[in-house]
Amino acid sequence: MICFCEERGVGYNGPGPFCIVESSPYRFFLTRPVSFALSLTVVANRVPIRQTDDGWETSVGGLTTALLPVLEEQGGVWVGMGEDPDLPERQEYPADDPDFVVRRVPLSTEELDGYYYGMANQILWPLSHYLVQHLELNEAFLETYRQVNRRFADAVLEETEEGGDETIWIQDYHQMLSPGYIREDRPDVTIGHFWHIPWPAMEVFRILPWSRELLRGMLGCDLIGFHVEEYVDNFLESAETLLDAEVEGNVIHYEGREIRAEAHPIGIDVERFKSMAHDPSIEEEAQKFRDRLGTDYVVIGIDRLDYTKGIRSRMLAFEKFLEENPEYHGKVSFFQIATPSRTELESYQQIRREVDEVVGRINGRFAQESWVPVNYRYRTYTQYELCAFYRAADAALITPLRDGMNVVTQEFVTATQDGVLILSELTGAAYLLPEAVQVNPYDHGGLARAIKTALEMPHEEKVERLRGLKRTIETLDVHNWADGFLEALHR
Ligand code: GDG
Repeated sequence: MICFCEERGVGYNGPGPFCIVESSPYRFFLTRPVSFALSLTVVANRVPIRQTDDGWETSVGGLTTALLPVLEEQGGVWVGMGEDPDLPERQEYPADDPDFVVRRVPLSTEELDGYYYGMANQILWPLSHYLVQHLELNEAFLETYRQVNRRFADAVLEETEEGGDETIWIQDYHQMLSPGYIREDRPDVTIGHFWHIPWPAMEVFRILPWSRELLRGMLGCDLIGFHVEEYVDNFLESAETLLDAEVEGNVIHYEGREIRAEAHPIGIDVERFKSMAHDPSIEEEAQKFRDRLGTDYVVIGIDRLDYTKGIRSRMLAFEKFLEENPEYHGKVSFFQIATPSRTELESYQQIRREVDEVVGRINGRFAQESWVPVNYRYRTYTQYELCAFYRAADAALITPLRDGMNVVTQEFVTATQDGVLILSELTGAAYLLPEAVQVNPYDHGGLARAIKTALEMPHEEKVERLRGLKRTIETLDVHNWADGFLEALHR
């Protein structure tokens, strides 16, 4: 069984599904394997284990949490990039009593630049988020992407048995071509793909000069999963218009095969997050944090520092809120964490400069002797610390310009007792969470008003909204997501 996903280490430079190294007492508990037998190969950008001073450990993150239980219970293979030439291409894990195999695809610096920083992060990422001004349409990136996808496919083919009943689960936009390459060789295997970011409107996707080749690669799959129906519809329309495929409901008929596209919204490890949030030590941490800020109200934002996350726009809205509401001066703190991400890329260095500038301006304009309006941190925290911030906040400002899902939303809702969620309507999460205070992230005036609404919201209304939000998020659990996708793949 194979799953392609992307995970990050400390100060992660990768995009894609959440994977964070923990130093808190809380760990992910790897439980609940899927309820049926399968031989699985997971294909993800990064492998799920990392070397520490004392040996090896599994990395912590949504995908690892969801998929390692399956591999641990049933065996299988996880294929990902090999960035360190000193590490083995094939490693059984754990070494003393192996449950599964880690298979690395070694990449040179040039390959990493073209495939990952180039094609994935300077073409597919901005395009899928409708931020076409960041597109670097360099054909050399595509060429390297083809080569690397081919090598991932070769690794998968080597690891899967001829004639065996094999399931391959590929993750994300780093691997659009490998499904097609695998299918050429192995018409018999079952291939799933989960796309973690938005699939843009067909008219945006077709901007890509290589849109047809990439789509054909994806159609090597049996099932393609997206977070919400909107992205499914966009994908179906892309296949119908650009490849002339016949589409019936959510089934694409293409070259004698049937490919399904379905919505499978991802969740978080709800139980783990709940138990962390209810630990008395978190309450203490949250209180200490509020005391340090020293204001009546605390508003938070937590994101990778990425131009898609709308951090600058959110700051401008907070500035407007302060302009329009002088009675809140000295009474509200905005605490924004921006975790370093893809720092090699100029567009990320630029957004960092822009955010620095606007934070400096707001604080220069409004700060008083004992009040700093914007507390900005460009660094990584542990999940335990994040949980205390969620718990302490009166409101969370989650306002991406576009986001496939946004799981910070789910973490906040799970951890908070009476906080208000202000959520961009341009996220996957917004489709599922009508009880949030929804905003257009480009509308600074509307966002400024939403901050005021949140701070003045009656307690009963907060609790009522949260009841609905929490109910939905319980059903989106990441284990349910993995189970649901694999069951659908075998349907
Ligand atoms: C992609 C899609 C989709 C952030 N800072 C720290 C930290 N984080 C954690 C959060 C959360 C995760 O990173 C971020 O998740 P998002 O969902 O916001 O976003 P992406 O990284 O863009 O992921 C996205 C996701 O895939 C899953 O399909 O939701 O739409 O873009 O878990 O808590 N964690 C720690 N320290 C930090 O400083 N420990």
